[in-house]
Formats: sequence, C-alpha cells, structure tokens
Amino acid sequence: PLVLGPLQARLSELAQQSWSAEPTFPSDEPGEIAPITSPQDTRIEVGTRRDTTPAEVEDAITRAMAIQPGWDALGGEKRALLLEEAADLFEDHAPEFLSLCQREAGKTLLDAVLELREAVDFLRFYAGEARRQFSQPMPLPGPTGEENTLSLHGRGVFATISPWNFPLAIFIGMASAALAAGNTVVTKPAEQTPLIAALAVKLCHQAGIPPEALQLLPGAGEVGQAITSDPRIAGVAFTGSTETARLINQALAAREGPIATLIAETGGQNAMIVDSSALPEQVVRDVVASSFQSAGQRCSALRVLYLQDDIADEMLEMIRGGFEALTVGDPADLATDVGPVIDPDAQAALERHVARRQQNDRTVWRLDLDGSTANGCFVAPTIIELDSILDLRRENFGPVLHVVRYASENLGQVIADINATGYGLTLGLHSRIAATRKFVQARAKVGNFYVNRNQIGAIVESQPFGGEALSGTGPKAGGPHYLARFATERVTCIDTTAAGGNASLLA
Ligand code: UN1
Repeated sequence: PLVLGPLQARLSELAQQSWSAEPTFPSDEPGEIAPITSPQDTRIEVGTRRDTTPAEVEDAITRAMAIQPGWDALGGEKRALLLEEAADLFEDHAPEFLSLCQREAGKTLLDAVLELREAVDFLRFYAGEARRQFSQPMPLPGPTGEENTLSLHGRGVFATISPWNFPLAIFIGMASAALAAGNTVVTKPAEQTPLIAALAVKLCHQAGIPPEALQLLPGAGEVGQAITSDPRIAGVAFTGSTETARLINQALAAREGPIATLIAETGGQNAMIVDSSALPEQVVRDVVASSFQSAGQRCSALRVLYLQDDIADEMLEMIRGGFEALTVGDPADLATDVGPVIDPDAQAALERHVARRQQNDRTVWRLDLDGSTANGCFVAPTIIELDSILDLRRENFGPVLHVVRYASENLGQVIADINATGYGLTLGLHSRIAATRKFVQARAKVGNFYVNRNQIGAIVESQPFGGEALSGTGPKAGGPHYLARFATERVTCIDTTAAGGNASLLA
C-alpha cells in the first residue's frame, strides 16, 4: 500500500483513540449511551454518543435565548474574528478530523481532505459575510432631514440539523452561518456522526465562541423533534431527506411562537446528458467521479446518465473501463476509491433497489466485492439501464448509476422528464455545441448546472450550492444571499431636523 509518512503514522495512532459526544451542558440525569461503529467494519467501536434528554433540550434553548442578544450585539466584525480563529484551529487539528472522517463516516482520505477544506472555507466565507453585511447599518435613500438605515440581526435561537454525508462541512457550514448572522445555535448532528461534530464544537469553544451560543445536542430523531417543537426556536437549518424536511416544516407550523424560518437542503434525482459531440475521455472521468466518489453519497451525485443513442454503446464500453478500475474497500487504504455506505440500513435499502431493478431492467455491470469488505456496509458499485428517469421513485443514495438512452430529437422530452421528477438539484451536460447548452440551460429547473465537467464538489463562494422544489428552499450554501435568510432586517428612521429633536439625540 501507499504510505504518507508522518501523516499516516499519526492517523494510525489516532485510530486507537476512542471518542465521545455528549450534550454541551450535560445534566445529572444523563440520557442513553449508544455506541458509534465504523461503516467499514461494524465490529469496530469508534466512540459513544450520549443522547440529549428532553429536559436538556429545554435547558439548552433557555441558555441560548439568554445569551443571544449579547451575541447579536457583538456585531459582525467580532463574530467574524471568532469564526476565523475556529477555522485556524480546524486546520491545526487536521489529523483528528481526517481520522474521524475515515472511521466514523467511512470516507476515503481524498474525501476527508476535501471535507475539511470545505468546512474551513465555510467558516472563513461566512466570517467575511458577517463582516460585510452585519457590521455597519446600510444607508437607505430618503428625503432631506431624514436618516434611514437598514441593519441585519440574528432572529434568535436557530436549530441546525445536519446529515451524516458531510458530517463536518455541512454541520459547521449551517452552524457557522447561523452564528455569523447573530443567532445562537442548538445543533443536532446526524445520529451516525456525532463524534466529528463534537470535536468541531469543542474547537469553536476553544476559539472563544461562548458554549451557550453553540450547544451540541447529540441524539436520534426524537432529539430533533424535541428541538423543532419548542416554540422558542426562531428558525431551523436542515440538510437531509425531503421527507424529513416536510416533517420539520409541519412541526414548526404546529407550534405557538414565532413563525419560524426553514432553510432546507434536501434530495435530488440528478441527471447528466451526454451528446455525440462530447469528448469521451472527459465523460468517463466525470461520470465515474460524479457517480462513485464518496460511494455516491452526495446529494449532488449523478444518478441518471442520459446517453445519445448513436454513441451509447461505445460510451458505455469506455465508462466500463473507468468503472472496472475502481477499487472498493477500506477507506484507510490510500488506493481505495469507493468506501462503504454509512450503515446497514442504507446498505439494505440499496441492495433492495438493485434487486428490484434487476427483475425489471438490465443490470449492465456490477463490481465484485472481495472478502475484506465482509464486515462492513459495502455496496458493490452498479450500473443499471432504465427506460426513463421517471421509473425511479426515490433517490438512491449510494454507488448505483442508472443509464437511459435518448435520441437527439427528443432532448426536449429528456429535460421535461428530468423536471418532472420534481427535484431540482444538479444537472450535468457534456456537449460542445453552444446551442445545446443554451437550450438545456433555458429549460432545466435545477440549482447547479455543470457543463463539460463533473457535477459534485461545489466550492464555497465560487459555486454556491442548493436546489429548488423537492430539492430545497434555498438560499444557496456558500453564496452571497445565504446569511440573509438567517437574519431579520430592521429599519431605523430618524428625523434629523431640529424640529425632530435630533439635537437632543446627539446630546
Ligand atoms: C450534499 O451532499 O448534501 O457539491 C451536498 C457537492 C458538495 C455538496 C453536496 N459541496 O458535492
């Protein structure tokens, strides 16, 4: 196997360490303790999660309420400095994060590095946005003798509920945005990945963010329900399934208290269209990365590849070359391209999907798994041919790619079908014909449209990320409008003429 010298030695050392996640302010009557096992070998216990009790949820929100006005009053500049200090500490603790990404979430080293990079980018970007939008009131036009300004403030206590597929980047992305905007935060990480979240929160506290302003509330769905049914929560930022987003929306609507904001980033049924003008080598590279990197566990990942019929056979043969070169196995091995899926439930759901489709459609290829994967949640990368994207009823979150052939005169129908899934997250196009790009761009209802490249790995600030309709509410994470949704706007209007009493205001 490849070696990375000192980093690898440090990672092996860290692999011996046991981690724990517990509520930031644990009470004397502790909740249940659950083991956190490793997706690549479920016999390995990485650490333990101590679940938050209903009483602890309530106390956490009380504490967060009490400190929120002071956190908001700090202003954008001071909050930015604290978030930037946290970003520096995250970089200093890279080996711990990489180790946890591998062991708790089953990520390859490449994915783990990208994840840490994205987490740090989010912290620095939202710090910059806090400085830009939350430091000074914005002057507004008005008649002479009047001073009008608009300022942004936190809404109150924000809850963030984050997914296991980006246990660090999306966890800290949502939390840091809420903090940057002047909210205090109670945060529930995915039940599968609380350990990495616990380290992130610990470093934020070390950076100087008050523990009352960012409180970790580990647990499963019940903890999320206790948080979202509390009438004091002013907003929720959620990334995960469309079904869960609906439940959260219902819980928020059913409560007394403020009309809460919901920022949801949910599922997708993402397609890529490849026409006969595409460069085949590029297509192979981008299809394999978009479908199988991160074991297909990105909401941006490619699920349905549309191949123009006259190049389909040749293209599939080339894709097969890239596909068969994939190494599936232990994410700690540097040669691994595809690690495990997150847990036995995810594995079973994907196996059911493949088995069902095998009856109805053609399984083009399925890789063989070797014995090293026997104790983990591994799913063999699979390619299946379908008649239409509309044959798929749900998002299949794993290393399974579907292929549909189309005739060039039916391109309009292809886009109509993609839109008819109701999702609108990512879409890829491989074509060197400008008119085709314009045609697709004008019709496709998607949040992120990628041309002649892969369709995963959106970069903070350069490619703000997020979808529409079943894929989420917007605004885009890592984009210029994201923080505004976490904020409330206040307008101040002052009569500056003597008659308006401005003299006494100055005194
Ligand atoms: C997700 O999987 O929930 O573009 C989001 C990407 C990532 C975001 C994925 N930056 O693949």
